[in-house]
Amino acid sequence: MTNHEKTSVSRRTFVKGSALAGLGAAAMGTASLFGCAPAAESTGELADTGEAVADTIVWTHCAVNCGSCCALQCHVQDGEIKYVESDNTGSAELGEPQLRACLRGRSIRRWLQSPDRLNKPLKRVGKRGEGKFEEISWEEALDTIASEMKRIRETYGDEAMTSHYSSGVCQGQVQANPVKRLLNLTGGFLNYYGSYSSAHISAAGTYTYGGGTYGSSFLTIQPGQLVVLFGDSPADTRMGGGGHTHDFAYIRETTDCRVITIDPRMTDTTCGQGGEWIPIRPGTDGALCAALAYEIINNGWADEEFLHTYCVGYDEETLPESAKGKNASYKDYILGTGPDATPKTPAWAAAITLIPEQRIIDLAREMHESDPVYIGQGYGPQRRANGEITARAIMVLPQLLGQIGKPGMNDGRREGCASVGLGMLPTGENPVTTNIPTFEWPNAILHGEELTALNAGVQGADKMSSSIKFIWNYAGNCLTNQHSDINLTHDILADESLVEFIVTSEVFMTDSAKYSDIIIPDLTSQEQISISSDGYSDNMIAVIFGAPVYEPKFERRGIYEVCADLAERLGVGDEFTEGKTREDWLREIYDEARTANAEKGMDMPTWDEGYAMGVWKMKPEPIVKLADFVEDPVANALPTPSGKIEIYSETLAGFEATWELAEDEVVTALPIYDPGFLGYEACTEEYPLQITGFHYKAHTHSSYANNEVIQTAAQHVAWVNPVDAEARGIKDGDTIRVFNDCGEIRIEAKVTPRVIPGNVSIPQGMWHDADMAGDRVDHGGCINTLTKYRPTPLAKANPQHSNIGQIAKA
Ligand SMILES: Nc1nc2c(c(=O)[nH]1)N[C@H]1C(S)=C(S)[C@@H](COP(=O)(O)OP(=O)(O)OC[C@H]3O[C@@H](n4cnc5c(=O)[nH]c(N)nc54)[C@H](O)[C@@H]3O)O[C@H]1N2
Ligand SMILES: Nc1nc2c(c(=O)[nH]1)N[C@H]1C(S)=C(S)[C@@H](COP(=O)(O)OP(=O)(O)OC[C@H]3O[C@@H](n4cnc5c(=O)[nH]c(N)nc54)[C@H](O)[C@@H]3O)O[C@H]1N2
Ligand code: SF4
Ligand SMILES: [Mo]
Repeated sequence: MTNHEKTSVSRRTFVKGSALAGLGAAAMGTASLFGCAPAAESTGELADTGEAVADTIVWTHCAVNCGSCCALQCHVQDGEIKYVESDNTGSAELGEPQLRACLRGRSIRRWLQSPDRLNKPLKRVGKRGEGKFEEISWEEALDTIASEMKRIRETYGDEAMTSHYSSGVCQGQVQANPVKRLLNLTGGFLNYYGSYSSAHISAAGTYTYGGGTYGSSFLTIQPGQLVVLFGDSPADTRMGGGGHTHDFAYIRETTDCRVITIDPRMTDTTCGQGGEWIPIRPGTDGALCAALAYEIINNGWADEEFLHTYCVGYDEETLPESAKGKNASYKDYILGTGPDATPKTPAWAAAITLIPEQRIIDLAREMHESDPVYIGQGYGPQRRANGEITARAIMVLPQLLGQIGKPGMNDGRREGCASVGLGMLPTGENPVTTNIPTFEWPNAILHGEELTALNAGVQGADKMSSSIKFIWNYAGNCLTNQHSDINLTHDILADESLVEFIVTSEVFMTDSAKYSDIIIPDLTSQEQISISSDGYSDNMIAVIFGAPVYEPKFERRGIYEVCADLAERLGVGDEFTEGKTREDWLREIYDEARTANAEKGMDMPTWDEGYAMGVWKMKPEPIVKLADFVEDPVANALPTPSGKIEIYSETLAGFEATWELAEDEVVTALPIYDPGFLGYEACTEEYPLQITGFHYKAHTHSSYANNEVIQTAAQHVAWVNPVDAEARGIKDGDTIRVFNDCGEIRIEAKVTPRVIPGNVSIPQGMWHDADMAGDRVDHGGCINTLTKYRPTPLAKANPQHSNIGQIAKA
């Protein structure tokens, strides 16, 4: 009997039955019996009869883009999930981590089995965005999509076709790609690069280290050392057992390291877990870093040997020829001997960051005295108007201290993670080479032909040749809810003369789905055969072998099969499937990874063995990033133009000279402090507050945000400091208006000193809920009603955390 077929007993019966309990205890840690481990984490109601309840336990996984990919064991009866357990295999005491799900994954049955699920294909009958649809047959839906794909491609060309950014199916080895495969086989599509997640830090990593977003593992942290995290909260954003929450909690317990988080909010990583919170005014990390650098340099703590061996541009000596003789070094900038003639003293930074001068002086000393020191950042500081330059500014600190390449050190990027390296359904080659920054898509709808390499970061071509006319939106809510300035985007998408056809594959009627011409109801990952691998963890490499929890219901169909049908209609049926089913592809993808990993000495189970186990895990070696480079910087030169770490980037100096930038857009060779547009300096009497989003435990973006049961544990509220609340007569629990020149939302206020005065923090991902033909006031509290649509200077990415506005009691 495999774990996929096993009949289990309810917890109540289990605890009663001593023979079984003994078996459960003995079974801990053994692969073949782990389905019988005590169901201590199980959730949901159990039958109250004391009788054994026959359920089928089906292993599957959570698939939303929190990235943790936790294991779920669904207890299914009569085609319905009754309750959900998570990973209870292996022994935590023996240091065998478990892919345990958070509150979202554990309540998945309420999401999968929600009466609000989409069940049939829908055709728009009202105006675009009005939300009026009627049910149609699959035949009609597929015929319409195929003929519109054909018509629009023939009329406007291949570049007018696009597949929209989306992340609703994370690590869907097959699901994530059929649309792109179909588009490529029929002529190609306008592609995008970068993401809403990390486009800025990834640009920063490219120009500093030659690529990459991730640094060293938390698991390399040494006893008693200092850990400094800028806008990074594993307890909030890596919540699953397979994610960094576990790694970080484990390393904190075992090393007694000292953790400082620098954030406008006191996050769950500090609250309840100890350490220190240094509140910072949003968007000013660059100023803090400059003042820390000032202290480090002035006190003689800069590791000149490291800087001279491994870095470009710290001082005159290490500047490239093109920059010499202009006082253009980083040291000149910091000490005030550069063009701006301003020493970046702690007093200077205190006025900008709101961090007391003495705390900055002490922090520099603490960083110097801790050897090693781990300095890292999340994606919060970078998801801003000045995000690229801020991410680079943070990366300089470990470079100055020579704290790179050894255990316990980090290069200033996000904590590293291990991966089993599962492939994906091949998309094939895209005949269209034009590639735009993800966030540029509304500009590419409005005036595609005007977007160029120099004004919009177009890659693969000097300019776009047409505007977007067809959008495939698979498993994403980034047309409106997750994109910026919903009121503006509404006007763009509602205009049927711009984009002529939008098709969405969804599981719910989301705000984005409302802008579709056809909506098709998908099966979720849990409703199909699906494998998933480790998500953002250091402590394990894992694969979850997921089986369908129940037979497909209503008229929902999987995207692979849907795209295969469309391919047939478009005359590329055989090329699309290559005669393979979804399961065939999955087996192939898995076998390829297994073979590749076997060469590296990893012993992965066969597909069939995996399916008998449900989950397979292995402990990897923690990553010490750039260890090779530090060991031998010549033999292991970095993929930067100089082969070294570039504090000064000649490439960026070139962009500064050639790119078309507005007056308040800064692209510079050095990681200076730039307040960016919509920083605190942009605040006015009318809009005196900063408004910053964050990724919240009640949902993953907008996924699960409609699962009301989670909100009883983690409410949808805006964090307001008591100083700001009192000045406006706002009390905890009051409904408030939050507004600016983009729009207005209504949300409950949580009055708390856990957020810095002058800033309101609002969880991103709540469902937009406004009368778009009326007052447009968003009663759902979606922060993207308030975010401006304006791409950042370098990565042309989303500045979604940079906002100003005002609040008032509703
Ligand atoms: N629970 C949950 N987990 C998630 C997600 C989710 O939606 N919910 N989403 C997943 C995805 S796709 C991603 S990309 C990641 C996102 O992970 P992150 O981008 O790291 O998450 P954020 O919450 O945007 O930002 C992290 C922290 O930065 C802080 N911050 C904001 N602005 C600044 C600033 O200017 N300076 C400093 N120092 N801090 C600042 C925020 O208050 C927040 O506490 O999370 C993933 N995990
Ligand atoms: N203001 C602000 N906006 C942000 C952010 C921020 O920090 N602040 N963060 C940004 C980031 S980092 C990201 S990654 C994006 C994420 O934005 P999205 O990628 O849009 O993520 P979700 O909101 O989770 O939307 C995923 C959608 O997929 C659907 N879905 C789930 N499972 C399935 C399935 O099996 N099949 C199909 N067809 N659909 C499915 C869900 O119902 C949901 O509507 O948001 C970005 N938006
Ligand atoms: S939302 Fe993330 S942490 Fe929670 S169960 Fe799903 S994958 Fe795991
Ligand atoms: Mo993301």
